[in-house]
Amino acid sequence: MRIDVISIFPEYLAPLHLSLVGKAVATGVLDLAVHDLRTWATDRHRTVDDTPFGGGAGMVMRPDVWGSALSDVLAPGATLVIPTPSGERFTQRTAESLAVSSQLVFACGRYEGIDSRVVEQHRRDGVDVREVSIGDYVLNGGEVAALVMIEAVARLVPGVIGNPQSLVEESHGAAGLLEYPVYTKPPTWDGLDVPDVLLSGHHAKIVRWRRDQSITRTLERRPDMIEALDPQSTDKADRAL
Ligand code: 6GU
Repeated sequence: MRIDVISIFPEYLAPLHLSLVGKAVATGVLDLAVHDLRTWATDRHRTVDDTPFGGGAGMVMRPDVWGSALSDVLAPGATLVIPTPSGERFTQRTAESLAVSSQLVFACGRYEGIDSRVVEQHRRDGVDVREVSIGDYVLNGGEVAALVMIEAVARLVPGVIGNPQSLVEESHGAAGLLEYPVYTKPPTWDGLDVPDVLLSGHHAKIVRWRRDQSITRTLERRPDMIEALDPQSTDKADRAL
């Protein structure tokens, strides 16, 4: 997969060179480039923004500068991702749908956002454009949101994660439940014991205990996820909880 990020603060994307994503780039599983939007500004001040038509606070990013940048960076078949607090909510399902694209281009806006004609033009020209928000709060720009989305997507790309089994049993995975609590050695630490069942070697009991923990945890923390469960995916022991 090819990932391009365009920003006026390319240094903000430095974490992409670390950890799992950094390793995937180093080994060639991911092809990543971060671009400075000002490269495409044409005046001697490298201006990328201007005042909003209709008045109001703040500045809006110019469509001509973004247009030049995107026409240089977008390849055929690309998905254009625009991080914005007014976008659709980014979820694990969004990550899964983005993970199958051949190229993701993240257009990181600052100030009051990007002139709306940039989205309009690309949709008109048949580009898959996704305006996406990572949650109900406001960030100063799209860079941190792009980092979040790239990490969530990259770990779904084959070859990025060492053991793909770790993708199966996790929160927001196929079960539609939060992950159960996990423990490792030592079996007793500071007066706190690992639950006996996990030391029992009784595999079926462990599976049942973990599922019960997932369900009680989800009931407590995310009742909305219980509401959204497919009744077909629950068993008799689940419904007793
Ligand atoms: Cl994607 N961008 C900005 N600027 N703020 C946000 C966001 C995105 N998602 C939540 N808040």
